[in-house]
Amino acid sequence: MKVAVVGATGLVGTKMLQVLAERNFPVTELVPVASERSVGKEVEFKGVKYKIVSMADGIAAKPDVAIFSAGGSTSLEWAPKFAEAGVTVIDNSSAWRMDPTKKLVVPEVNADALTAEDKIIANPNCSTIQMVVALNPLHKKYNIKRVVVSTYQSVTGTGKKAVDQLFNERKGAETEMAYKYQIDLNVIPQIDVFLDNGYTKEEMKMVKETNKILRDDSIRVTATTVRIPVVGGHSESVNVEFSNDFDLEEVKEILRNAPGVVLQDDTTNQVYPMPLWAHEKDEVFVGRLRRDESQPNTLNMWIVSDNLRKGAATNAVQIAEYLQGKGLL
Ligand code: A2P
Ligand code: 11C
Repeated sequence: MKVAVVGATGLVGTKMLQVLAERNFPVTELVPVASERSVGKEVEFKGVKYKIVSMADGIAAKPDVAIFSAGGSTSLEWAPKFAEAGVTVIDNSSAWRMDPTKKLVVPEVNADALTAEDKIIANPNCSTIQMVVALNPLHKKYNIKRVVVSTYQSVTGTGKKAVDQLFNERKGAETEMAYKYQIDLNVIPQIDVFLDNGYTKEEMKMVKETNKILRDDSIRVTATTVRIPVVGGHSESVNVEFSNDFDLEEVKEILRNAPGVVLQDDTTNQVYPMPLWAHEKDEVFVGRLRRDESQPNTLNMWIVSDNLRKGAATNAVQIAEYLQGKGLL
């Protein structure tokens, strides 16, 4: 497979190269693409150095698949050009996610929807991905009515500038500001811009993307998304109301056997998911499972995953693996 990584110099693009190598995706030729600023610079993949090329040269190289993480406007402009040239695009931006003609895919949940006709495939938002991986097997069994989620999100979700801001503040050094406010020793209840309904864009992504991926608009979702001074991954407190009652031991068994999920739920030994442990792992970690005693058929859970991996690069590479495995590339 000839594989283009578009945005190969970014935080997610760099992680994509790492994940492609680690998972031994059958890359016969790598085509790293970034902005004109980076053309000619080099990236390393499996010990070999590759020169970064421009978007136009990326198309001219005729890759089989292009994994994009170069921002929404770049995707809007360039993904259709790659697709027209016969390249299958897996796009990590929000540009195509809610387009009804495009699939929004988390392989453990809805890869079965993919066909050879899908030339632009959307990778969901990180905070949505980790939540639906854990919710899908429970939805199948008990039917979810409503989800109330609060997030605790890593600064890596914003990009390199935000990671630098956190560590500069920690050192007491001068810093460029990725956020309006200090993030070290703080919690910022705003991720992305505010919309007319008072929610942030990140919160509404969690609502709409969840309905689309689970293929069920009847599930009601409400979200509060929060940035915290952490780097290893995003955490989520999720309250789920089902139509049907559940048995807590059965819930644990379902999650133990769910694809992509690792159950970490041993309160006796104080074992529960944490970004410190999820960092650099590909799975979604679930714990703190307990019945919501304030209303029937309702479960509380705590979900943690590395947002640059399952939340972005790993999910995109898994989509490529699925397509390749089914002969759809
Ligand atoms: P570059 O490094 O040349 O600016 P991040 O989200 O971590 O900032 O990364 C964004 C990625 O998208 C980088 O690889 C960046 O390349 C790339 N990128 C940004 N704008 C464009 C563009 N107009 N065309 C191609 N790649 C772009
Ligand atoms: C964050 N979830 O943590 C965002 C980053 O739509 O892919 C990813 C934004 C997106 O800031």
